[in-house]
Amino acid sequence: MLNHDEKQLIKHAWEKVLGHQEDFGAEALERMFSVYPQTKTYFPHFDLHHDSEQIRHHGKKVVTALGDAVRHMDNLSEALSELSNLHAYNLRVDPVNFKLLSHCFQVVLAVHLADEYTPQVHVAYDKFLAAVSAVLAEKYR
Ligand code: ZNH
Repeated sequence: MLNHDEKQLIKHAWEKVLGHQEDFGAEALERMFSVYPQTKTYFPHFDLHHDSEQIRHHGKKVVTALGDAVRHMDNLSEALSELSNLHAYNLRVDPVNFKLLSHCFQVVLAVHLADEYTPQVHVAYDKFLAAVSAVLAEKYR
């Protein structure tokens, strides 16, 4: 699905994420909770205020998982298999929510990468996050 050039763009842009996993993750989650408040229902046990330690911690986990996915783009199903089980069988997150988080994460990338988040990089990330979401939702039925 992702062609060679798109994979290169994704890997290259990811270098700008390194070192900021927690900040970018927390920002994406905070946007998701504000813009799509229905997503908060999955986190009744979290403090969802600005600068919440739980949001920061969770944001770091999510973005670190995305970083693993960047390193295993040719083998996403296998790389994300555990997470896929977790989301399908334990968390039972409605798959529509993956699009919402993906969108919020793209906004965060756009804010921080600015001019480097070109339309080409945008397309590549759109496809990549859709592929990750598809894997996370593939065990639902
Ligand atoms: Zn999720 C969890 C990733 C989406 C909800 N996640 C999680 C984790 C990770 C993730 C890494 C951790 C795990 C462990 O700890 O082991 N996610 C992810 C990704 C994505 C996601 C990568 C995409 C892209 N999620 C999501 C969504 C939602 C969710 C959309 C809803 C809205 N998750 C979740 C929850 C959890 C998780 C609820 C659990 C948390 C706690 O801690 O409790």
